[in-house]
Amino acid sequence: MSLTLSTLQHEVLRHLNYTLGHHQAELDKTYVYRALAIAVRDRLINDWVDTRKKFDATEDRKVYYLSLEFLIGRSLSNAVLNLGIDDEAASVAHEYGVKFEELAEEELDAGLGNGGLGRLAACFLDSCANLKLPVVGYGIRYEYGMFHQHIEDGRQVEDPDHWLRDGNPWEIERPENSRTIRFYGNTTQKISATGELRTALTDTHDVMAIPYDMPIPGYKNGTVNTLRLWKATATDVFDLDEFNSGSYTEAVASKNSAEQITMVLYPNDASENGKELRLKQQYFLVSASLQDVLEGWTKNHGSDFTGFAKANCFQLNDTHPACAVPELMRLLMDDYGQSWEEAWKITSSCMAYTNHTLLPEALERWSVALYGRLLPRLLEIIYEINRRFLALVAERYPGNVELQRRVSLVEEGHEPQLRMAYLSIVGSFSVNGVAQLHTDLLKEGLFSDFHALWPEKFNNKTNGVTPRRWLSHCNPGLRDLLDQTIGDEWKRDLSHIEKLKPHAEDTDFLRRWIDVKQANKRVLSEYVLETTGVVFDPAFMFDVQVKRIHEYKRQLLNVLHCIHLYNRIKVGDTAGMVPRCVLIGGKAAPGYHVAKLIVKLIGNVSDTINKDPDTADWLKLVFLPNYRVSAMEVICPGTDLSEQLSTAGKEASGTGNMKFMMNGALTIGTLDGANIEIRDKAGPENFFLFGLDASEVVDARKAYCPNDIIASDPEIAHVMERLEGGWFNRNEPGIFDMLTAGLRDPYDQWLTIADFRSFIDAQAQVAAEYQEQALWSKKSVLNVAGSGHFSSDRTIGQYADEIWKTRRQS
Ligand code: 26Q
Repeated sequence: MSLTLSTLQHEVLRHLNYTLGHHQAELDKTYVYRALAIAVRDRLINDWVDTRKKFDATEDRKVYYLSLEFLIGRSLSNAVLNLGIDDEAASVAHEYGVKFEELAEEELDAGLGNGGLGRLAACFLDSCANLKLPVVGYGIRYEYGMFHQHIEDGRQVEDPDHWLRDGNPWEIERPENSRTIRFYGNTTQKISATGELRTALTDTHDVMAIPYDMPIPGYKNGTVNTLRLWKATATDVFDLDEFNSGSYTEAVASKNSAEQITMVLYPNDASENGKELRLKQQYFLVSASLQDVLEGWTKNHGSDFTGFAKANCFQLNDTHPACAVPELMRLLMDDYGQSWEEAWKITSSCMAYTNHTLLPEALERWSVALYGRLLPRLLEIIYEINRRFLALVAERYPGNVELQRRVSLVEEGHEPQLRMAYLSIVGSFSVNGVAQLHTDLLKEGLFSDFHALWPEKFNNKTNGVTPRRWLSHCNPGLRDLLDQTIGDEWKRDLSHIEKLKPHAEDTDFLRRWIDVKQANKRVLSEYVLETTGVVFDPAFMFDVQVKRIHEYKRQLLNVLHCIHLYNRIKVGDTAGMVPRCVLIGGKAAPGYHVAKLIVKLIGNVSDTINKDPDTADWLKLVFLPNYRVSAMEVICPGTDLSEQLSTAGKEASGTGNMKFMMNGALTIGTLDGANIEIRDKAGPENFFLFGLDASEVVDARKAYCPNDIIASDPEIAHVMERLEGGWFNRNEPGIFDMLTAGLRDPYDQWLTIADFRSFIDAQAQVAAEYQEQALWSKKSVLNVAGSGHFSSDRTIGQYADEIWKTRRQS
C-alpha cells in the first residue's frame, strides 16, 4: 500500500468517526462521500494558502470576476482529478465496498446559475487556475440554487433546491472578513476636516456580508485559486428605537429580512424583471466585493490610489454587477477622499464588461425611482456620469440631439429607466462579445453608437469550456483512448488535440473510437431509463438538444421534425431513414408560459410516439427532466448528433455546442453564435448546416408568409395538420393553439417555418451519413481534433493577454 493511499484511508476514517460522528457499521454512502470530500479538501489547503500568499505579493495585475452566477456542479471528482489522486480515491471507495463514482454521485450539484452564463464563469475559474492566473471569483452564496424541475402530466413543476441541507464540505466561512452593506438612506453634503465638500449617507438599513471561500484547484500544478461567495445576515446592531419601544423580538426577527437577500437565485425570467430583491442582490455582491478589494489595497498603499487601476481589474459578467461602476466611484470619493476626476480615471480604466445577449428585450433596465430609493447615492453618481458623457457626445457631434437621446444612460418616458448596458460601456475600458458573429452584430446593431464613439473598446472573446470536466472527467473512455494515441498533454493544453487528425483515416483506431461511443451510449440509455422509464436502444442514433427552453433556441423546430418523422413512419415511408432516439431537456423560466407549453408539447408528442408500436423500430422521443451540470456529464459523451437550432443572430455563443463537439458528436445547426466557428474548425463537410443566416433572417422578416410556405410544402402541411388537428392532445382540446398560431404568425420573430424545409433536408443528410459508420466516425474524430479552439484555456489566455494584461504566476 502506498503512503498516500494509507493516509487518505486513515483521514477518511477519522473524518467519518470524529468530524461527522458516524460510527455505524453499515455503509451510508452519504457519510462516506462527506468524509472523503473533507479529506480531499484538506489536501488542497496548503496549496491554497501558498497561492493566496503569492496572490497578495504579486506585482502583476489582479483580476476579480464579478458574477451573480457560478454554476459549479459537483466538486469531488474535479478536485480528485486535478490533484491526480484518482487511483487512491478509487481504492478508498473500494475499501467501503462501493465504486468511487457512486460516492461522487452523492454530491448535490452547486446549481448557483441559470445556464450558459453561470457555467461559463465556472469554466473560466477552472482555466484561470490551470493557467496560474491571479484571479478571484466573487459571487453570491445562494441558500437555494436553480430550482429542480419535475414533470406532472407533462407539465414542468418547480421544487426548491436546498443544496446546503447536508452542509457543504467545499466552503470555509471567513467571518473575520465580513463587510457592511448599506441600503436606502439619504445623501447629505458636509465639509470635511480638510475643507472639501463630501457626500455622506445617513439613516441607511445595514446588512452584513459574510464571505465563504471555495477552493478552485488548477490541474496538477500546485495552484488553488479562490471563489468567494457572500452570504447576507443581519448586523448585530439591533434597531434601538424598535428595541426601546418594546419590540425586542421584532428587532431580532429582522435578521430574517436581511437573510432574504441571498436566499434564492433568480431564474432568468422576464416576469421577474425590475424586482427590488434582485437589485439588492446585485448591490450586495458588488459592494461587499469592492470593499474587500479596496481594503486589501489600502493595507499596503494607504490612500494612494495612483497605481490601483494598473494593479486591479474587474470583469463584469453581463450587466448584472454593473453597479460596480458607480459603487467604485462612491467608495473612492466618499470613503477615500478622491476627486471625481481621479475616481473616474481609476474606475474607467479597471472595469471591463462582457455582454451575453443579442435580444434587445433582454438588456437590463432599472426604474429610476426604485434605484434612487434603494441606492440614492449611486443614482446621483449615475446622473453625473451621464451628464459628463452627454457633454462629451455633444462636443463630438454638435447639435445631434437625437443621438444624445439614443445613448443617454437614462431612457426618458412615463417611468424613466436606467440602461445598465450603456452604463457598463461608458464605465469600462473593454467591451466584449462571446463569439465573433455576436461581437460583429453588437458593433453594427445594439451598440453601434458606442462603437462609433469608442471603436477601441470593442473586442471579441469566443467562449470555451474546460476540457478537464468536459472531456477528461466526463468521458474516461475517450480520455484513455486519447492518452494512448496522442499522449496526455491535451489536458493542460487542448491545442494538442489536433494530433488526432491523422488517426481519422486509421480503421483500427476508428473501431476503438466506435467502441468508446457505444459504451457511452449504454451509460446514457441507462440514465434515460432511470429518469423517464423510456428505453433508448444504443443501436439507434442519439439525437440530443439540451439547453434552457426558449423560443429563440427553437426546441419547437426539433419537435416539428419529430412529428415529420412520425408521419413518414405511419405511411411506411422509411426509405433512407435511420432509427433515432431524440432527447430534449432543459428548464423553462417559471413565468415563461410559452416555454412551459413547449415542454408540455414535447411530452405529449413523445407519449404518442413512444406508445405507437409502428414507431418502435424507428423513433423514440423523451423529455429528460431536471437538466443540470451533472446530467450533461452523462449526456454529452453518449450523443451522436448535437442540435443547435437557434434563429441566426439570436444565440450569443452557445457552450453546450462545444461540449458535444469535444465528445465526438456532429452538429446540426444554423450559422449562429459559436456554431460558425465550430463549423470552421471541424471543416464544413463535418457539420450539418441549415437555415437562414443572420442577414437573411433580417431580410426574410420583411415579407414572411408562413402560411404560404405551409400550403406549398405537403410534408410541412401534414405536420401542421397533425398539430392543429389535435392528434397529440385529444383530451386537452386547444392547449397548443398558442404555439401553432405563433408558427403561422407573419410576425413570428423566430422564423421557425422559414427554416423547416431546410432543416428536414439537413436531417435527411444526417441520416444518410450516419448509416455509413466509417464515414460518420471519421467525421466524429475530425470534430474532436478540431475542438482545441473551444477550450476555455484558450479563451482565458486571450482575456489575460488582451484585456487584463496580467501574467501567469510562477
Ligand atoms: C434577468 C433578470 C432577472 C433575473 C435574472 C436575469 C438573468 C439571469 C441569467 C438574465 C440572463 C441570464 C443568463 C444568460 C445567459 O446564460 N446567456 C448565455 O450566455 C452564454 C455564455 O456566454 C452564451 O453562450 C449564450 O449564448 C447566452 O444565451
